[in-house]
Formats: sequence, structure tokens, C-alpha cells
Amino acid sequence: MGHYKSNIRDLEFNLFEMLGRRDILGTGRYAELDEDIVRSMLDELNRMATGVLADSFEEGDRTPPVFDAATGSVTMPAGFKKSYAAFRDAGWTNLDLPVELGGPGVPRSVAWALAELILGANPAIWMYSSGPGFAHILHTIGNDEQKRFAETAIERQWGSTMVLTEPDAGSDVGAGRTRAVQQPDGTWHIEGVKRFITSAEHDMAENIFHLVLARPEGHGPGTKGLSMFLVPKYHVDLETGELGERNGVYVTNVEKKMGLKVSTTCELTFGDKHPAIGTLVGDVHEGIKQMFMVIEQARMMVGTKAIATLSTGYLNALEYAKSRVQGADLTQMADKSAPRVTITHHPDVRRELMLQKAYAEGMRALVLLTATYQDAVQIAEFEGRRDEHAEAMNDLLLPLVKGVGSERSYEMLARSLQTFGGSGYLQEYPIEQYIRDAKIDSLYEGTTAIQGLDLFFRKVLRNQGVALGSLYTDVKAFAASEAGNGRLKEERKLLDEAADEVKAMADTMAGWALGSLETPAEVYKVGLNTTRFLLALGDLVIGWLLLRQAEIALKALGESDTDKAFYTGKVAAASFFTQTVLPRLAAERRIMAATDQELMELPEDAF
Ligand code: ST9
Ligand code: FAD
Repeated sequence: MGHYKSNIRDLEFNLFEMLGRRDILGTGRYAELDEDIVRSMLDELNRMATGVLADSFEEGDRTPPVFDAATGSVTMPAGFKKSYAAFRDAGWTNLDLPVELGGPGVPRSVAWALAELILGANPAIWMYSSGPGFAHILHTIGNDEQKRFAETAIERQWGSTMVLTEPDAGSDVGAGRTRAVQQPDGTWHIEGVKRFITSAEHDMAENIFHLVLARPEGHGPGTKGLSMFLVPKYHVDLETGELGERNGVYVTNVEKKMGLKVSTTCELTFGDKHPAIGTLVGDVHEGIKQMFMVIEQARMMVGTKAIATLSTGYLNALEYAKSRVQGADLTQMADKSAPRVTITHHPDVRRELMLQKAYAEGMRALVLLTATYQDAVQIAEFEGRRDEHAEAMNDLLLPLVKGVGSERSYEMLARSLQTFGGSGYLQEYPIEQYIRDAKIDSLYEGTTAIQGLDLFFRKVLRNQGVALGSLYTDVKAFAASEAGNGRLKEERKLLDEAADEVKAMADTMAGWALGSLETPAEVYKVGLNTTRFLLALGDLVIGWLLLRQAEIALKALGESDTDKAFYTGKVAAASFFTQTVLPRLAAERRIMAATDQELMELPEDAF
């Protein structure tokens, strides 16, 4: 048995029993698809994920890629190459492409459900597969030549990267110093050193194209002075698709790191040996706006990766707990000869397992709910209109997927390890690797602090609370409904109270933000609480989604005995979460309300 334990039943439950995805299939943009096709895609990819994709997960950690500094090349471990080739050759790298670019044209919700399987089994495979997805974006925003380049990149399955970070420009992308110098022929020479670039070198594709942020000479400071350039590893003859000369962009180091070791993290040097030639994407200087089209995909990917890892971590812990015999039942603790029981009999283990389950399933629902708004955006585009509500809801939920998904998954994975006792600390089980591999999720694609700032200042304040208000209205309406027919009454009350706590938090922060117009230091109080607010809103949404699932489960339980254990677990997870997690939001609100300037006024040497 491989390490990866998927949860296809729950993915299908979300798509078809909760989020109504049946209704959008077989019509309009998704006319060629139906529920059976989607279910068989999930089945097929699940077989691959639990088989050949998971097979090289451990090898990638124990024998990571080898960097040759003399040639700037990387040799990937053989088993990983095999997994990657199997994935690519079965056509899955084109999973999210529209039909016109050779993809299956599935809704985003289906794409993200499928992506969970890869991200749980062997996440770096998905990262090395970013070429077609990034080419799709290039095809949308590029000029005619870049569109042709994008089509070739998909056809030839080239690799790709997103290139923002520099030694002095991490969270603060606008501090980037990499220069772009325009040439008489209209191309650009890129000069500078980028660091931490994922997948910038490997030996699994004949070419790699870099989407690079650089500052054209004379352009202003900050992110708005950056432009996006397409810089391929090898130049390309766009008539024939054949590779030309080597471009002057080289990997000059590959980092050694805590986890996710099979994913190369590279220093990328432009224009040192010979010119690194790029073209301006779309012939417009809108680099940061264009890059955020990529970042939005990558943030969704990172959150899904984290949650996928938690899900398999929990299921591994559950399996272990069901077989590990240790100690007597608590009611017989005084009887030293009482029969020994499996650890699932111990109240503390049950509590820990249920918390892991509730977060794993609640956050899976969060990912897929977010993806349904992406479906709505796609459908609107297909119909030649815009769905601004869906766009705003997607914007609001993305920092939750990324920020809450990564923080809670890491926290819960530590509990999965705890369930294993000392065995969890061993490499014999996958949890210690899961934890090391998942730590990156709260760091890259914008740290948790950045997600908190993004959520409050951009997605709440700048949006004038419209999307948050809509979410709040939905949660309150559910709480006030008859959902669960009496069975969920207490839980709905707890949800209702939690919604008011979170709203009060948002109002308090908005008040400080307004106050900062007169007294600038008031904004510190906001900054002291943005992560708190992010996590609190996350818990509220998770609680709400778990209760929506419980309502559906109760109906199913009333109708038949089919899948009784699954549905019973849904109701239990919702009850547990609302009773043991949501009441904490009242304390969070009180802590927030008491915020003062003491911490900000503390001299640095007192820390
Ligand atoms: C990284 C990569 O870490 C890690 C993994 C890579 C793996 C690659 C593989 C991925 C595979 C994905 C597959 C995809 C295929 C799909 C599959 C489907 C199944 N939203 O607030 P301002 C824009 S990469 C949208 O003033 P500052 C906007 O244009 C490194 N746009 O910011 C705005 O202008 P305006 C990641 C946004 O103070 C402009 O920026 N690094 C958003 O200048 C300026 O905004 C990071 O993520 C947004 N949320 O700069 C950096 N926010 O306001 C983190 C901003 O006029 N740091 N814009 O609209 C930040 O995000 C900073 O807050 C900052 C601040 C840089 C934005
Ligand atoms: P810093 O920005 O220095 O942050 C340090 C600490 O300060 C963090 O806790 C942060 O939250 C906090 N902080 C910083 N600014 C603020 C603020 N304004 N308010 C509150 N707190 C703040 N980049 C790419 O461009 N492409 C890639 O493919 C890529 N892949 C990566 C892969 C790996 C394995 C790693 C480790 C990084 C990768 N990155 C990539 C870079 C990654 O996106 C950055 O590391 C990340 O954005 C954080 O930047 P930093 O490391 O410079 O940390």
C-alpha cells in the first residue's frame, strides 16, 4: 500500500450532493460533460494518484534532485521522472485547459477536485505540470506571437515558472531590482538575480518558459513599475516550433530545504553569461496585474495542496488508531487486568481525530465552494457577460483557501502525527514528511500575514464589505432556517453567534481603519489583528459548510441506510466543530476589542 489515502467519496459528495455541480454539466460551456464522465475521471485519476504518482513520493524526499553547478543543470530522481511521465502521458497535465487548447474543458470545481488527488499523492508533480496552465494565461494576455508560443508550449509540454522573488524582494515584490532594457528590435534584455524559483530547472521537459517581473529602465518604484516578460530557456522558431539557441537565463543554485525536496527551488540569474532575451507580455506594461492572474491560480493550488495533505494525514492517523492497541478503556482504568483496547476508544484520541476530520472535510468544502464561484465566472465569460458577484466572492475566499488552509493543515498534521505516538516521528510512516512538505504552504505565494492583509484591506475594506456582507447574510439565513429539522438547532444557534462575533470583529477593524485617516497609528491595531480575523472568518465558513453538509446527511439518513457511516460522520463532524471550535470566536473578538498600542510602542530591545 502506498502512503496516499484519498477521499473520493467526500469529493463526490461536495460536487454532487452539496454544490449542485450536476446542474451546470451537459449544458452551455460544459455541454459535452455529464456526471458519469466526471465520476469516471475522478476514479481514473484516483487509481493513478494512489498508484504510480504516490510511488515516488518518498524517493523524492530521500534522494532529491541533483544540481550540477558547472552546467546549471538538474537531474531528477528516476522514480519521480517515471511518475511525472505517467501523469503527462495520460494527458492529465492539460486538465484545466479549455477544449480549444486541447483540454477537457471541465469546470474549475471539477478541476480542483481532481487536483486534490495529485496534490495529496505527490504535490511536486502538479508543480512541474504548471506549463499548460501558465501557457493558458499567456494565451489569454499575450500578443499574437506569444499566443503561438503558448500553443507550442502546450503541444510540447514545456515547463514553466513564475519569477517574482529576489533576495531583497519577498513579500515586498515591488522592491525588485531586476532590470529590463529595451533593444532596437523590440525585445528586452533582462538583467538580475531572482531567488527561490520553483521548477526553474529539471530534466523532464525540452524547454522551460519563465514569466518574469522586471523593471524597465526609467519606470517608477513599487509593483506598478514592474512589467512581465516571457523569457524561455531556449529560443523558439515559432514557425516550426523547433528550439533555437540557449537563452541567457541560468540556474545558479538549487536550495537545500526542510521538505518538498523533489521540487527544485532555484536561484535564477539573467544576462550574466550572455543576454537573457525576453518579450513584453501582451505589449503592455501591466506586470503586476498580469502576474496576479498566475498568483491567483497558485494560491488556490497551495491551499488545495495543504488541505489534500491534511486529508491523507488524517486518514493515515485514523487507520493507525483503529489498529493500535494500548491501554484499557477509561471506565476500567482502575482494573489493571482489564482488556486492552484500540486507541480509538480513548476520549482524547477521539477528540483529536474528530478535529482533524472536521478541518479536513470543512476545508475541502471551502476549496470546492470557492471553485464554484470560479465556475460561475467561466460560465459568465462563455455567455459573454461578467459575474461580478462571483468574482468578488472568489476574491474574498481565496485568502481563506490559502491562508487558513495552510495554517490549519499544518496545525492539524501535527495532531495526526500525535495520534501515531512515537511511531509518527519515524520515517516508516508518511506523516513526518507530510509535515515537512506542508510547512512551505504558509510561506510561499504570500505568507499568512500577507493573506491576512489581503483579506482585510483589499477583499473587505476596498470592496466596502459587499462580499463579506453577502457571506454573512448567507450564514445568518442558514442559521435561522429549519435546516436539520430540530436536530441541528443548537448548532445553528452557535453558528449564528459566531457569525455575529466575526461581523463585530470586521466592524471593529473597519472603525480603526477609518480612524487611521486622522490618527495614522490606529492602523497598527488593524495590523495586530489581520491574521486573527483571517483565521476567525475561516472557522466561521468551515462551521457553516460543515453544517450545510450535516443537513444533507441528515436527509440522506432519513431516507435509507446507504452510506450510513459516511453520513453519520458528517453530522458528527458538524456538531463537534460548532460545539468545540466556534465558541472560541467570542474570545477572539474580546481579545481583538482589547487591542491597544502597547506592543507597537515597546522598544525593540525589550523583545
Ligand atoms: C511563489 C510560487 O511563491 C510558489 C509555488 C509555485 C508553484 C508553481 C506552480 C503553480 C501551479 C498552478 C497551476 C495553475 C493551473 C490551474 C489548475 C486548475 C486545476 N488579487 O496592494 P498593492 C495587484 S511566487 C489580484 O498596492 P503592493 C493589483 O494589480 C511568489 N491582484 O500591492 C494591484 O493594483 P490595484 C509569490 C492583486 O503594496 C497591484 O497588485 N509572491 C492582489 O504594491 C498593487 O497592489 C507573493 O505572492 C490580489 N489579491 O505590493 C508576494 N493584490 O490595486 C506576496 C495585489 O490597482 N506579497 N494585486 O488593483 C503580496 O501579495 C503583497 O501584498 C504585494 C504588495 C506584492 C501585492
Ligand atoms: P519576507 O518577506 O522577508 O517575510 C519575513 C516575515 O515577515 C514573514 O513572516 C512575513 O509574513 C513577514 N512580513 C513581511 N512583510 C510583512 C508585512 N508587510 N506585514 C506583515 N508581515 C510581513 N517566489 C517566486 O517568485 N517564484 C517561485 O516559484 C517561488 N517558489 C518558492 C519556493 C520555495 C520553497 C520558497 C521557500 C519560496 C518560494 N518563492 C517563490 C518565494 C516566496 O514567495 C517568498 O519566500 C515569500 O513570498 C516570502 O518572502 P520572503 O521569504 O522574502 O520573506
